[in-house]
Amino acid sequence: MTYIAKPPLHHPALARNKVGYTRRDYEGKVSTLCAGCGHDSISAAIIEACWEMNIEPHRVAKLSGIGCSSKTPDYFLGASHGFNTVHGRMPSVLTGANLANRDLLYLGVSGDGDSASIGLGQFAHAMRRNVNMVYIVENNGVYGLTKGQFSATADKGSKSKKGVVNADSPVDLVGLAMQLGASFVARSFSGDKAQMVPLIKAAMEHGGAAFIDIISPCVTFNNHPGSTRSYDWVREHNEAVNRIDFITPRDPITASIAPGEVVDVPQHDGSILRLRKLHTDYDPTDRVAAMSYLHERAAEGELVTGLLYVEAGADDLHTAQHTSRRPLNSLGRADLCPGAAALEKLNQAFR
Ligand SMILES: Cc1ncc(C[n+]2csc(CCOP(=O)(O)OP(=O)(O)O)c2C)c(N)n1
Ligand code: SF4
Ligand SMILES: [Mg+2]
Repeated sequence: MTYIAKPPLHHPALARNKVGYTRRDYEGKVSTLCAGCGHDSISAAIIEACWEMNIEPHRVAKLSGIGCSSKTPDYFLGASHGFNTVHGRMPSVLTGANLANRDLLYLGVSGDGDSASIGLGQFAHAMRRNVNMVYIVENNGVYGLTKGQFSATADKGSKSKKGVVNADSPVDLVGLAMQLGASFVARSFSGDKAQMVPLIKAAMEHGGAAFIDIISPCVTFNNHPGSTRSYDWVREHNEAVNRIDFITPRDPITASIAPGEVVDVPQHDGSILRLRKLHTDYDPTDRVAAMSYLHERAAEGELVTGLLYVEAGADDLHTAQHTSRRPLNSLGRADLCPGAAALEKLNQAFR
């Protein structure tokens, strides 16, 4: 229903956040996705997180590939920068934009087809370079837009709507992200807004590649018995390892949970991820232990959700490449052409 425009005027009594915006200012166009699609719930969680984090919409750049999931940036943050890349190419376009202007908050939205099939190489390199971004995969196990073919994340043995059994092993993006060096890895479920919103907030504040795999059922092509990405299946097999509270540097830090069940993970900007452990033996700061826990639970048929791994204070791509602190678009002629003497000095350094 793209022809239905949302009314531009807001009720004057709507609550405003600290930067003066209402929640409606973080919305986008009317969604054209199927009613009940998990992707719409993720858009709602992004809107909520940005509003609560007092993010100015013009400070956000949202990039996506192709797919129902990649269409969603049209349905949130209508006043932000946006770019729809070719299928599977969001990570490289985002990396380029980020290198040119490091001052924006980069939000990459992709699908399981977009990131685990055609874009798998791009996904891998964004993770291993620790590009400072929030990378959300809206994972439904199918190519929704092209009418329900198995994607590379579909579980072996799961059934399509027409009863075809998937013979291929799945790509686990969460396990891959951890192995490749992402410094923030989480998994969530589009039916669990209470878990999604703090995870998205924490990912936005994290410096480095923050990957969130969100299981997001496709109600039209992958929500039947035999699917392992349906609402019923995920509700039955979801095993949350922790619940996070996200505390910005501006908020007073209050402890309301019994010690022993809580882990505080300070981020480099002073914010704190307060983890309420549901599984007391789970340690999200130990990459190897987190990976083996994931494998163990997967073998038991559980889908582990929550903040699975975090490395606070990790170096991102800019740190590794010693890039300019100032965004390239703010550099003037004098910075970019420092003259013959500077060129000579540089050439000497290579001799
Ligand atoms: C280069 C290229 N190859 C193939 C396609 C066809 N195509 C469009 S969307 C899509 C898959 C989308 O799946 P996913 O990323 O999981 O998104 P979903 O629709 O499930 O949210 C494919 C194969 C394309 N648009 N471009
Ligand atoms: S086809 Fe599936 S993924 Fe696409 S909008 Fe419909 S429910 Fe969502
Ligand atoms: Mg998909």
